[in-house]
Amino acid sequence: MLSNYIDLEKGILENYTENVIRRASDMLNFYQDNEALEKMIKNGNPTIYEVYAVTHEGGGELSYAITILHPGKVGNEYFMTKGHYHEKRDRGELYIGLKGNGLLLMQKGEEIRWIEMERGKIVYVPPYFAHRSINTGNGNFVFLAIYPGDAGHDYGSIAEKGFAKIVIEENGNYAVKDNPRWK
Ligand code: S6P
Ligand code: ZN
Repeated sequence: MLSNYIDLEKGILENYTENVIRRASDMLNFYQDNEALEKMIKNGNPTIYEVYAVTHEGGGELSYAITILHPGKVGNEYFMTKGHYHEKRDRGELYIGLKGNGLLLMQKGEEIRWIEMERGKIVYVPPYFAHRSINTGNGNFVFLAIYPGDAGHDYGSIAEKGFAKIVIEENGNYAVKDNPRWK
């Protein structure tokens, strides 16, 4: 049987079992500037990110996924993933940068961390931390994530409140700011 593999040069996951495409219309209320988002939806509803995953549900198994996060902004806020906790909160994850530039934002209660991502950078997301990726560059930001098969994904609380920080463009650079909607 042919095995699944990842071609790091191409940033492609062969024989993926799941594919998720998130367009602007899937991101309602995730950004500060809903008006800008609605305009974007009317103007072609662009893809914000694509995920190609090989998933294994069992405990002890590993799942893995490549995310292609497109470049762009909603208002002054960079394109980003929805972000989630793992349903089983004590499950960690490993992120490996493949292409482009981004940030990985992690949050546990009031504790918030972020780290720049680029090709070759490997970052551990510890258990209990919600995580979100942000494309701060001009091209696609691509990364590989490896996580326990039984981790599960909980989007609810992030969808409701977001993270404590937002990432915006300011004078040509990214800036991490307090989220006015937090709390
Ligand atoms: C899965 C891992 C990633 C994300 C992907 C999309 O545990 O963290 O594969 O699923 O980057 O983000 P989100 O928040 O929409 O699942
Ligand atoms: Zn995850």
